[in-house]
Amino acid sequence: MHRVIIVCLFATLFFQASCTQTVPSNSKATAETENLYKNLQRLQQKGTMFGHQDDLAYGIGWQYEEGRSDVKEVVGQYPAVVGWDLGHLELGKTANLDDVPFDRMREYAQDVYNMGGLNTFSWHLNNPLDPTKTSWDKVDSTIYRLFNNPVALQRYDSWLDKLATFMKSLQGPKGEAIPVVFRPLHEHTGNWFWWGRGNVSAEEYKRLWRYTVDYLRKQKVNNVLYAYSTDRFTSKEDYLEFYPGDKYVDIVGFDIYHRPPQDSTQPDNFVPQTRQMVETLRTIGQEKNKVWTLSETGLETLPQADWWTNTLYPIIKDAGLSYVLVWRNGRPDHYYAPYVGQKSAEDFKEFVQRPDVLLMDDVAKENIYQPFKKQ
Ligand code: BMA
Repeated sequence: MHRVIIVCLFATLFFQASCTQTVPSNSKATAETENLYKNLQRLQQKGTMFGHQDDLAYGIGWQYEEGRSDVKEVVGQYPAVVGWDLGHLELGKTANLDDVPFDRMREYAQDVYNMGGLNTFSWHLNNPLDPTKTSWDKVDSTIYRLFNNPVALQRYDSWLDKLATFMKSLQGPKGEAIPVVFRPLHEHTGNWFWWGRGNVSAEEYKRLWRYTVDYLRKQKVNNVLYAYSTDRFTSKEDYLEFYPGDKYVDIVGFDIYHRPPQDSTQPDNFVPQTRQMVETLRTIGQEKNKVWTLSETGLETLPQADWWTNTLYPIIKDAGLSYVLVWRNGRPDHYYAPYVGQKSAEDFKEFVQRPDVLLMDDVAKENIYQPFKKQ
C-alpha cells in the first residue's frame, strides 16, 4: 500500500500524472477484474465504447444465428459492449424474460470476452415478496417488507445464489472468471419498478443494495464491477439520494431514452437535458474516482435519420463517458440500433467512424483484461 502511495506521489510530482487510479470496490476482485477497471478508466480518455443490448442473440428478422449482429452487419464490427438481462434467472427458468436462453447468453458473453469486448448485465427480477409479480408490478414498501419477512428474504437469498452461480459460470478459455459489469436495481429514480422511488425509501434501497453486494461477495463472486444507475435526475443531490456508498459501487451511470414530443410544435429538449445530466455525472465520477457511463439510451425505431451524429454524439462528445449502450432490437416496433437498410444506418456508419467512438476492434487492441499499462 505504501509503495503505491510513494509511486503515486512521485508520478504526480514529476510527470503531472493523475494518480487517482482506483481499484474495484471489492478488495477480492480477481486480477482480470482489477485490470478491467483500470483499463476502463484509461479508455475514458480515448473515447466512448458503443454498446448494444442482446446484440449477438437476435436482431430484426433473425434469432440465434451464429456470428450475426445487426450492428456488425451495418458497420462491419461488433459493438464494444454487449448488454444482457438476467430477469427470470431467479425463477429457475431456462431463458430470460426476453427469451434468451441462459446457456446461450453465457456462450455469447464468452464470445464477447474472447473477442476483447465487455459484457454488462442488468436484472429485471420479479418481486421476492410475491414472485408472480414482475419488476414492473409496483408493490408498495417491498424492501421494507422483505427485510421483515424471513420467508421472502430466504427466497431472495436463493435468487442471489442462482445469480452467483451464473456469474461464476462465466469463464474464459483458461478457466478464469470473466469480469463483467453488473447493474442491479436500476432506474430507481423512476417509479415503475418495485425498487423505484415512491415505492421504497432511500434507506431501504441502500440497504437492499448493500445486502445484495455483500451476499454476492460472500458467495465469492469476485468478477463483478457494480454499476449504480438511475433514470432521470435533476442534480447531484438527487442522483446521490439512493447511493449506497463508495465501497459498494464501481461505476456510476444513468438511463435515459429519447422520447420526442408527440406534438411537433413542442420543443425537444433531449440533447441539452441529457448533456446536463452527463456533466453532473462526470463531476460525480471525478469526485468519487468512479467510472461513469450512459448505461441505457436510445430512440425507439430510429425515425430520425441523423440521430447518431446529431443527437447522441453531442451528448457524449468530450464527456469522458466509458460507454453508451442502446437497448435491444426486440421487434419491428421496438428496436434501438440500426439494421441494414434502416433509415439511420448511413448516419450510424458516420458516427462509429469518429475516433472517439469505440467498437469491438478498437477495444480488442487495448487488451482490457491485461494489466494496465501507462501510456
Ligand atoms: C424493456 C423492453 C421489454 C423487455 C425489458 C427487459 O425495456 O425492452 O420488452 O422485456 O426491457 O429487457
